[in-house]
Amino acid sequence: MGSVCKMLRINILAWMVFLSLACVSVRATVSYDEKSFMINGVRKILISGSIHYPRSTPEMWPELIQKSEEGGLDIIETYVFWNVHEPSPGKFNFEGRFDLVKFIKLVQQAGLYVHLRIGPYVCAEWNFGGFPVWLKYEQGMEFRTDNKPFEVAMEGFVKKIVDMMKSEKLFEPQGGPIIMAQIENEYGPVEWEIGAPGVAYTAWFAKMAVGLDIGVPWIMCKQETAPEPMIDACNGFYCDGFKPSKPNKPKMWTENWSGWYTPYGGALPYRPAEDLAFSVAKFVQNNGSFFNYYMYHGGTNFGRSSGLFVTTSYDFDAPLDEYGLPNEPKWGHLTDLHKALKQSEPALLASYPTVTWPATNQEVHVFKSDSACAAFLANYDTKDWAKLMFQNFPYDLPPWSISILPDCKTEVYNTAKIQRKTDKGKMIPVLSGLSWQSYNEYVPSAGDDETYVMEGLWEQVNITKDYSDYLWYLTEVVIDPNEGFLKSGQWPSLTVMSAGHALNVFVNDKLLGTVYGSLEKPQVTFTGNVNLKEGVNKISLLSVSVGLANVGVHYEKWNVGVLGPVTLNGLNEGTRDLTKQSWSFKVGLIGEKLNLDTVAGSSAAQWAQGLQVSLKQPLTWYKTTFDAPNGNEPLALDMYSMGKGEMWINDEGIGRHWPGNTAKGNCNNCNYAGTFTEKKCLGQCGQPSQRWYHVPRSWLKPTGNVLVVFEEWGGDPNRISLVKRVV
Ligand SMILES: *[C@@H]1O[C@H](CO)[C@@H](O)[C@H](O)[C@H]1NC(C)=O
Ligand SMILES: *[C@@H]1O[C@H](CO)[C@@H](O)[C@H](O)[C@H]1NC(C)=O
Ligand SMILES: CC(=O)N[C@H]1CO[C@H](CO)[C@@H](O)[C@@H]1O
Repeated sequence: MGSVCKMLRINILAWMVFLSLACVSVRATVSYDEKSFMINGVRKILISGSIHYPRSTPEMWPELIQKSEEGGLDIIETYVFWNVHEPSPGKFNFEGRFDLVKFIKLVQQAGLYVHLRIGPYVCAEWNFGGFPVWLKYEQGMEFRTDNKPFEVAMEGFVKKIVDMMKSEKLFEPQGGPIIMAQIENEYGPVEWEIGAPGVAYTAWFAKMAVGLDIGVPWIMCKQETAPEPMIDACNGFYCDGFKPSKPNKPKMWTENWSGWYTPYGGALPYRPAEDLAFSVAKFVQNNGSFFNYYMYHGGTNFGRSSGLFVTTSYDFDAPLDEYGLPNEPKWGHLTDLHKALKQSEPALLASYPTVTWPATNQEVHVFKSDSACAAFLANYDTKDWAKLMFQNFPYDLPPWSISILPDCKTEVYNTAKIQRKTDKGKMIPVLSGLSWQSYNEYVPSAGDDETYVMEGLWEQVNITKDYSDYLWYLTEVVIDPNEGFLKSGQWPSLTVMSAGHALNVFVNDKLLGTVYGSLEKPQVTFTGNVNLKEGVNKISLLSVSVGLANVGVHYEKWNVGVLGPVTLNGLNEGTRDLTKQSWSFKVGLIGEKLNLDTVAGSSAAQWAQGLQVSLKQPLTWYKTTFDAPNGNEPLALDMYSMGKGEMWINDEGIGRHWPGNTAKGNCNNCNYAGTFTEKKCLGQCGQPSQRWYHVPRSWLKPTGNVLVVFEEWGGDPNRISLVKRVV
């Protein structure tokens, strides 16, 4: 329909006014060939950036989108996050940070396009990869394979989103900004691993998606087996060597990793701007016509939305930092790159490159048409500068760099010559010396109210359904008066094996110890000597989840919690196995039950004040109130003096804090030159993986803001301060 509209516009000039009115509601379709996408029949090099709407606030969106536009983006790309939209079956939420339609309309108002990655599997370092936890417990469910219950659920959600977009007229042929959509996500490797059921599932979801008739192309990333008419796209740190799976497809790079995420316990990865710009120039000189920065703004994993062991910050070393401020020099350097590419666009779109090799490690791509010429000069040497001769002129190229000459003469840009300031953002204290109150959790006992008694140890998420990070495993051991250790003082040792992710062991209400895992190894084992007394002893294990896995074949089947064995060694009988005895289970904390995380719940509770306030005590809730600091700089909490837990302000979940988990890794200075990997450039070693926690301005009232912190390990709240982010 759209192309008919365009043809008429060209052929019947006299009717133009009338027809262009008619064209407002029926715009041209999005098409493509092996060279590029075409919108309204016009070829484009499309520059895209990922911004995930739940990772910032609606109040931040206009500015983020504005800065994307200033940075030279054409497209904003986002996933759709099923688990925030359907927290329980059939109950939908599209409010506030989850207002997808509002986000897309704001992008449209700024004149940008949208790539909507519906998934609904998103991975994204997001809790459970974006699937609602309840989905796992539906009858006969198996994720991401040829499984009827899964396919019915997936189709229902995808259709719901597509219908919503259609009824809001958001697809491009309807006059909206959505020019492409993605189904599934990086399914290629899973299909390869699981074989026939994966192949059948791929055929099913491709057909299902096409049947929804969205009027714009469907993308499948990292999946060479993408059936017609799906477009297979590349994800990675470099994609210049990528070949589309079919000859009629444009060369697309859906995830160019601008940096990397941080796991708790890991060092802070960063990717030098020189290398990121180099990877983009290299992609475009090799026929690339669509690329996307993953992420352009990473933002924050508020509340409990992080995937397994992922920090609350999702900064990603993206061009816009977690707070939405330009991450210099990266933001500016890429903005300059985009200008150079746009200047070269006429030549890039009208021709294929001629490639020559003037010297070792040197490469020249020339795009030449009747009316335009653009050249890319590359030096791949990782150590030395090159003097590259091109059309009898010398060009000086730093190591590992590409120069762009939009007119085949003037170097307007080199990927390693940064023309921008490099000042890093700073955190400046604005409010400290807050006055705190405290509330102590108590250690529950087997047989308390609201405990379930079962034989043996049970998987954690099956019991909590992820409504809380916390599950108590409670049991008792009876010590006979004849036990030898009562006289020898050679205490028995307790061993507890857990599938993860962190564990606090209490014996007779006293903390015996804490252990925690990591992204590489979520499983933990606790071993400690224990001073048991004659008679009944309480064993209370507080198992803590730190986000659910988001990636891996059948990651939905990974276990959490104490699955044993749990043993006592050094008794008269030798080893006593507690694994199969009777255990009681208690979901969540007392404070959670009392809703201390809300303004209403926390004001109804009795808090200790003044000298009674508990310091450095495990399992303690803290509360304070404060007035919003002046100004409009972004704010964060400096949690350096705390261990591990969760934070809320005015009923909003700030996230999990864990400054007690320090960054391990090799933080040697990294050189931008040479192939980048996520382990190459690391910072913060020996410091907390995350010290500062974003508190969006829009969550604050002028006065009387209620901040609540739950501290698991014990910390000093008096040293918590509010800081502002300044660049
Ligand atoms: C660009 O695409 C053309 C046409 O498919 C192909 O012949 C050529 O080898 C490609 N060049 C590069 C550098 O990838
Ligand atoms: C969940 O727990 C129930 C018992 O409460 C058990 O019957 C079921 O098999 C468990 N399911 C999974 C997936 O672990
Ligand atoms: C599906 C998948 O794993 N995609 C990931 C590619 O890498 C980025 C960076 O970590 C992830 O966030 C994507 O979700």
